[in-house]
Amino acid sequence: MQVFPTKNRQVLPGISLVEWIPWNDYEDILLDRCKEGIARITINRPTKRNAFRPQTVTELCDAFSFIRDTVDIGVVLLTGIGPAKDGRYAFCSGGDQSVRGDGGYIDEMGLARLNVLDLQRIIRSLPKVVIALVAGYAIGGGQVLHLLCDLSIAADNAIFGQTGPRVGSFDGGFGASFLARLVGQRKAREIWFLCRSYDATQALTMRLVNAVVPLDTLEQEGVIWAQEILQHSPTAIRCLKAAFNAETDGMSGIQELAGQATHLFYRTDEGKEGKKAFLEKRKPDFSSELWLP
Ligand code: S0N
Repeated sequence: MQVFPTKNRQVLPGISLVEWIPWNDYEDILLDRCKEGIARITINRPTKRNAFRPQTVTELCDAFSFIRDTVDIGVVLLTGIGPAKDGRYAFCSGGDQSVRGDGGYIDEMGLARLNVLDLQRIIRSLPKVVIALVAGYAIGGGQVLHLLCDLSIAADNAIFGQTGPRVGSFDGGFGASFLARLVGQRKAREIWFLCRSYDATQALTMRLVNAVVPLDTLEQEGVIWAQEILQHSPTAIRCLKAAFNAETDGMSGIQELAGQATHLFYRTDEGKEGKKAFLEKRKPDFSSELWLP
C-alpha cells in the first residue's frame, strides 16, 4: 500500500496534537496515520450523515485489516467527518437507507449485503485498541459501531439512538446483547423499543461512553488517550482485550483469548523444542521444563 506525502488533513474541528499522514486512497473513508503509532479512520459521507453503504463497509474492513498488519500502530481512532454543509456533525447514521433493498444493502454488483456484521467482528477481534470519537449523530448501525469500539469519547454535541423499529430493521446481535451488557437490560430495551435520542450527558450517565469533552477538543482527547495506552505493554493490552471479549463472546471469545496464549507459547523454549524435534525427526526433550505450581 502506498504511503502518501505528509499533509495534515483535518476531519474534526480543533488543533491536532499530531501530524496526520494520509495513508491510503478510498472513496467513502479517509485513512491517516501519525508517526506516534496511532491510525485514524474517518467515515467520509457528510451528505448522508456518514451512513454506510456496502462499499463504505468494505473499505472500513480493508483499512482495519491493513492496520492489523502494521506493527507500529497500536491504537485506532474511528470517527466521522464534520461538519456537513449545514453545520451538523455525525459519527455515523447507520445503514444507507437509499441503497437498502430486499435482504440487505445493495452493492455495486447488485448483491444485497449486511457486511457491517463482518466489520463488527473485525473491530471486536482487532488486537489493538479502537477508540470511537463521536461528534454529532451515532444512530442505528452507527450507534452499534461506536458500541463495539473498546473506548468511546463523545463530543458535547453527540446524539445517540436506535431507529430500527421505526425504519424496519433491528440488530439483534451485538447491537442488542452487548448494549444490554453496557447499560443494563431495562435501559437497552428502552433504547430499542422507544427509539428515542440521548445526548452526551445521558450517554455518560448510562455508561455508553467513557467521557464527554467539548467538540473542539474531541480529537485531542482521543490522541491523549491513545498516547497513554501506547506507553503500556502491547501484549498485556491485546490479552486484556481478548479476555474482555471472552467474557461476552462465547466460544469465539474463548478462541481469541486462547489464541493469545498460543501466540505467547510459541515464543517459549518449550514451544520451540516441540517444533524443532519434529523437524529434526527426534523425540522432543521437555526434561528441562518445570511443572510449575
Ligand atoms: C441521523 C438523523 C437523526 C439526522 O437528522 P437531521 O440532522 O435532521 O438530518 P436529515 O435531514 O435527516 O439527513 C440529512 C441527509 O442525510 C441523509 N441521511 C441521513 N441518514 C441516512 C441514512 N441512514 N441513510 C441514508 N441517508 C441518510 C438524509 O436522507 C438527508 O439527505 P437529503 O439532504 O438528501 O434529504 C436522521 O437523518 C436519521 O434519523 N437518519 C436515519 C437513521 C437510520 O434510520 N439509520 C438506519 C438504521 N438501521 C441501520 O443502521 C441498520 C444497520 C444494519 O445494517 C444491520 C446490522 C445488523 C443487523 C441488521 C441490520 C439491518 O439492516 O437491519
